[in-house]
Amino acid sequence: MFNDIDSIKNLFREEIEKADNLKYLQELKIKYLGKKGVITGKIKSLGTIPPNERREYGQQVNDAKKYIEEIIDVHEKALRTSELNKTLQTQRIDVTVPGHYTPAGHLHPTTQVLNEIIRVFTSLGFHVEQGPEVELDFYNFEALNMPKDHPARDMQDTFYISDDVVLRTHTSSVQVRVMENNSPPLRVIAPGKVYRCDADVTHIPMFHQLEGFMVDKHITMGDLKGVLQVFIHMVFGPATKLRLRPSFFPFTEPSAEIDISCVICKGSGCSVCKNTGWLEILGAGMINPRVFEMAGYDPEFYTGFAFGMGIERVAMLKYGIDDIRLFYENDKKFLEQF
Ligand code: FA5
Repeated sequence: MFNDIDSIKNLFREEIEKADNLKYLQELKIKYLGKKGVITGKIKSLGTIPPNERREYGQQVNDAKKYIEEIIDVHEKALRTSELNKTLQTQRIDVTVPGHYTPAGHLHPTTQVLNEIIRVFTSLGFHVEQGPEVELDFYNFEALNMPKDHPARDMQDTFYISDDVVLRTHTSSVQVRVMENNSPPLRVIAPGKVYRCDADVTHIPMFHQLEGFMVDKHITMGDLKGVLQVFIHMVFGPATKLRLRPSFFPFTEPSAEIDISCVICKGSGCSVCKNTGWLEILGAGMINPRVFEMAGYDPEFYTGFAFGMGIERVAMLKYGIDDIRLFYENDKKFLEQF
């Protein structure tokens, strides 16, 4: 029997009795079993023990180590359980408290209306094309039968980047781009942002348009009216009437403004339709043969229609909004309604 090992065990027993928290237990563990611990020290000193006693002494040290490890382990488990129980009692979770509500956002009303319109036209076999917002003067104006200095350019207040580059003023700029790279038959819609130096209750400098055009042999004004009729019934309801009014666009001949019966008064006359019973919704017409020539199509062979609408304007009509600027003021009270 080696007295020093016995005294270590006795001292450990006294000390472990006082272990009433994990921190103290950890300190004990280090004191006895750590790198510089009492037991580790004994293991290291084995070389100094006379060879005839070394084996037995080693055995005793190992037994003491195992003994201490086991007791510390038992205490550790017990202390962990009691600390967990204490926490559970002092920090009860009230599962009946309502959770925190994180409001989910939703698509902007312009995007919602644009998506709805895109769905209508794609269901009619139109496919989506896109063009650049910073556009060559050629595609925005010249290819659409509006040469430089043509007075028709004044219809659209333009942001010029340089003499030959503009912020596109309308999505009609996509027409010739698509025609240059594709042969008829074409059934295309081109949605996107457009820019004009314009600002009041019905005009903003950045807004969205959707262009549509169809090109093939024997396309007529009747096809234009039929397609727009379906669109208007799907977006505004089947009772909504449509009428074509003669108008002018350099890139369509003949041209028309399309009106729908007032969505507020159903045509009887109110302040929204200025007592006319009608609301203007888009511009349209048969594609001017000059545009086909610019695109390299033979106008003797092909005909087509085109139309273009302002998306915010459609949303205003659909929801009865009287100030277009509301769309982009980021007022949550306004946006949450959609
Ligand atoms: C055009 O832009 C033609 N490119 C439409 C077209 C296409 C005609 C194909 C024929 C064939 P207009 O300038 O009228 O047309 O604009 C079309 C629509 O854009 C308007 O009816 C209106 O709804 C909307 N719009 C025009 N300017 C603004 C603006 N500043 N802010 C918001 N919406 C606008």
